[in-house]
Amino acid sequence: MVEVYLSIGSNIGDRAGYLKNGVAALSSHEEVAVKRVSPVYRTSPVGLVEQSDFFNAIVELETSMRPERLLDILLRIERRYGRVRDKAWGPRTLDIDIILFGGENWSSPNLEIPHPRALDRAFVLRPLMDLAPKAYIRDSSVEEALSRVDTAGVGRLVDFEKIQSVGILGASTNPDRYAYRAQELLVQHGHSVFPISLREEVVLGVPCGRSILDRAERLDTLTLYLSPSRQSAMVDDIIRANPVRVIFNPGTESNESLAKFEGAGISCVEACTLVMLHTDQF
Ligand code: PH2
Ligand code: MG
Ligand code: MG
Repeated sequence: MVEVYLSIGSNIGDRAGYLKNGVAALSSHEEVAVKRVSPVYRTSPVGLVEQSDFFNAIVELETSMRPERLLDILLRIERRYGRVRDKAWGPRTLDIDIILFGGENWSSPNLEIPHPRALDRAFVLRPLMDLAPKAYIRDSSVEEALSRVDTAGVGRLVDFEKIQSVGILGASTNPDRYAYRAQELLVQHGHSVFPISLREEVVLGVPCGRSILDRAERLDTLTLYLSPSRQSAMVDDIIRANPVRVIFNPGTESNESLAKFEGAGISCVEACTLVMLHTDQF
């Protein structure tokens, strides 16, 4: 078994969701054992600067595969999540790069290990520092290399295990709406968001679902921004999707919905999502 460090990054759409799905896909591969994942950092784009901020993290795993086969698996996972390779260093839904592969040096036309630019990149070194500060990348430890780069554009968002998948029922592109502000704040806290709306196509860069059932993975939280009369048509779908909890934001409380959700074993809270996030109660 070889210990491997991968850098994962996303700067399109539901960035935390792409990182979560990428790690889940790695974990489910039988020749890969994911050991730890660093916290998620929000990082300014390096290279092409006219693009959105990235979410970046480092994954530590063990594998019996050789580097080129692992690279194949990574490219397959990237493709599954919609990665289209066009512009070099351009925006991407999910990018997975091999940084270290045991102590090995590898050089072939499509793969170089250690990653040739790892020593200059704060978005690699900062999360790697959380997992392996003493590891060596060529002739420098991660610690030493990190002390030489500019970390101004790199901010810690959330522990990987604490990322929640949050559905926003009644999502809106209108910045005056609470649903919009909740989505914005959820993303600022590093969560994975799934906007649900019958009228909007894309909110804050994330494509909307029409129903909670359009999301394949189970949601940790569904936060409601629909009045009781408009939410009643959605109740059966919500019960079928079975989110871990539902938050009734002010103005959306409904005894009827609440009784049905609790009867189905979904935990319910009546609270303001924005206040919960601001006071670390989320
Ligand atoms: N990846 C790139 C180019 N630029 N910038 C940040 N902040 N994070 C990345 O993952 C990243 C980048 C090429 O893959
Ligand atoms: Mg890359
Ligand atoms: Mg890549």
